[in-house]
Amino acid sequence: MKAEITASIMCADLLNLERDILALEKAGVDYFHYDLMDGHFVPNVTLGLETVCEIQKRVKVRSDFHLLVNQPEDIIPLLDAGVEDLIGFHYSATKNIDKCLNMIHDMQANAGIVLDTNDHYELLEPYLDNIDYVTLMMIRPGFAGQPMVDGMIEKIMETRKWLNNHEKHHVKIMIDGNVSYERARLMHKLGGDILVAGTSSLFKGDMSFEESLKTFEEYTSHKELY
Ligand code: S6P
Ligand code: MG
Repeated sequence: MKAEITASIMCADLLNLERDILALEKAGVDYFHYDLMDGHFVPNVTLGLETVCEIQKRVKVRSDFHLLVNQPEDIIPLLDAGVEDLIGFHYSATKNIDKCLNMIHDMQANAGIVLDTNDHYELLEPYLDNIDYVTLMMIRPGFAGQPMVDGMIEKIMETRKWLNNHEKHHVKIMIDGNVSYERARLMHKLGGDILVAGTSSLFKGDMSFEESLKTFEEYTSHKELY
């Protein structure tokens, strides 16, 4: 099965946002990835809730919320998300992980835990029955266009194996950061199901959104190893 592609909206042309979101919808991207930051959990602020609401009114693309905020339990109830949408928050952002997962499931949405580059996947163990996906950060969160942290490709493979050993084949892995076409091939092969496309691919400006998604399809249409 090919990888699903989620477009990192913070990497779009923010002065031509309407043009870009309509073109991405037409091109058939799987999700819009909304990085919501609070300026504290990470030293940056990109998209705000109001902007996301306007985008959601304008297009029918499924929403993939990446919460880069402290106490995500405060913002989860403000999100417009349902059965096809994704909401993920950082492991280290709250002491109330189960509460957050339950809040997301009460909205009928899919719940994910985001692991920073230095968070070990075994931290997920107590929550394995309550998560739909895990996001593996390949970069330090907060900014696009950064180099990949060492050891992250191996982490994808190890996380997939570990999930499968725990009978959690259905728990998807999202990969965030540094997803180029060439790396997407390996990331998907090693167990990445959903790839966040940012400045390394979709928004690089070297091809149209249609061509970019077609390239992803060509590079990720093969059998997984695990
Ligand atoms: C970063 C954010 C990401 C980036 C995306 C950038 O905090 O969570 O979603 O927008 O990963 O992609 P790239 O290709 O510039 O690394
Ligand atoms: Mg993100």
